[in-house]
Amino acid sequence: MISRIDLRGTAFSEGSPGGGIDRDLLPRADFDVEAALEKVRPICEDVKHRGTAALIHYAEKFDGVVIDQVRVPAEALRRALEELDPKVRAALEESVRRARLVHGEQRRNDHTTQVVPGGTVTERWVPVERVGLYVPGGRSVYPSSVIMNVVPAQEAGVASMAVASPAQKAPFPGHWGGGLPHPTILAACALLGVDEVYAAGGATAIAMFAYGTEECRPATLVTGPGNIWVAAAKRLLKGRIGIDAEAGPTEIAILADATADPVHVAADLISQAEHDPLAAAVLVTDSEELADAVDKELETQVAATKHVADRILPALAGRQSGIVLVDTIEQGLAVVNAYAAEHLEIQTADAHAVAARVRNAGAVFIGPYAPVSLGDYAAGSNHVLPTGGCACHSSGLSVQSFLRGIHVVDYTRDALADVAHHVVTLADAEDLPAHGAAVRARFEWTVPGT
Ligand code: HSO
Ligand code: ZN
Repeated sequence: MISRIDLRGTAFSEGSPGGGIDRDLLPRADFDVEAALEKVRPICEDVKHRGTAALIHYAEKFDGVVIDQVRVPAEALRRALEELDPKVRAALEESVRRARLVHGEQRRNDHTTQVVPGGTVTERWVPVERVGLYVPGGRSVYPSSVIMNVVPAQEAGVASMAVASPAQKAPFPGHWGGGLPHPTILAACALLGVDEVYAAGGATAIAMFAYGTEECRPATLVTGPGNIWVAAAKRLLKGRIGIDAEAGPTEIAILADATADPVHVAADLISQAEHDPLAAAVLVTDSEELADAVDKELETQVAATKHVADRILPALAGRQSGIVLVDTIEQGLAVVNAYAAEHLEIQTADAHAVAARVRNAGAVFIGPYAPVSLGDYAAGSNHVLPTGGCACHSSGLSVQSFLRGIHVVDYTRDALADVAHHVVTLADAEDLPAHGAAVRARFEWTVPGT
């Protein structure tokens, strides 16, 4: 059910980008955001011009739900929390508690550097003014993603935030809540004290945050995972609004040797394949015995789980998944560094030492007791992570994602006088004499030291 890619005997070189492994040899999903752009463009334009009316129109067209309002009433948020299963509430609360512990310590302190006597530069960290947090609600409904977006934004000190998630048909037969985001999403918002929530999905939600509507003030930044339409809308509207990343389908890579337990490895591969038919599950191993045992385990475990035909089987059988055989764990490290997985598990002897040499991954999970599912819900880490190889240059969501560092320059007359001739020289070298003149004007046109 999962293909094999045999890289044994393939040359690789430690130190070159991607460890000398050709990324094209590695499995990866086709996630063509570019192709989605043209479909998304008129939808975003429509939201820009018609606001709420357009959002109502697309809720019916795309989500099959007739709604008459986009903003979720306070009463619905209160009721969703009141009716939340106490066990789910306790689990969400523990998840929030751990996420706060970790994200609360991420906040950077302002720092002042004394460059010269009388001359300082301070880096001041300032939260963005208003964020729009997108929480998917199509194939699956993830209240955990509310936590992963809201907690770092709150810990960063963002003053104004709004959540958007698609309108649902009545989620449970005979239950209230039709036309609103899923009640567990609403309950998670209420639990976190977020009172501004909108029933808007996919590209339309991103456009709502970018342009604003009669009901929703435009945001300065939008974050959160989503499908290809969300990614395309983010690419289209980036610049008008800040974005975190264009999240693609979930990925798990596991670097494992003969000491790994095939039961754990198979379970973890399946756990992420469960998200989406395009989800990627990749095992990199130097042990053919482990590969065979995982193959067998996959057969057994897949048969015993849910979401098999619609997600897990297509995900495991897709070109984005596979078992990659390597000669050594050393070569395996080069492979996983080239792959740059969203989630990377290290299940080898001396897993800490191997993990310390990982350069590219959204998050690393060390040893037999740190499955990705732990990170998805309750490790304290964030689960909004870079996909599609973007872990080479980007990080997952954190407090930092919601802050900007402002350089504050503070120089006295003497401190400026001291360096003025260098500024004038560089301005002349760049043929920008007005730059130099701005300094000279402060010294009656005679630059000290020239
Ligand atoms: N693994 C997903 C996040 C998630 N898992 C939400 C369960 N719920 C992407 O990191
Ligand atoms: Zn997950």
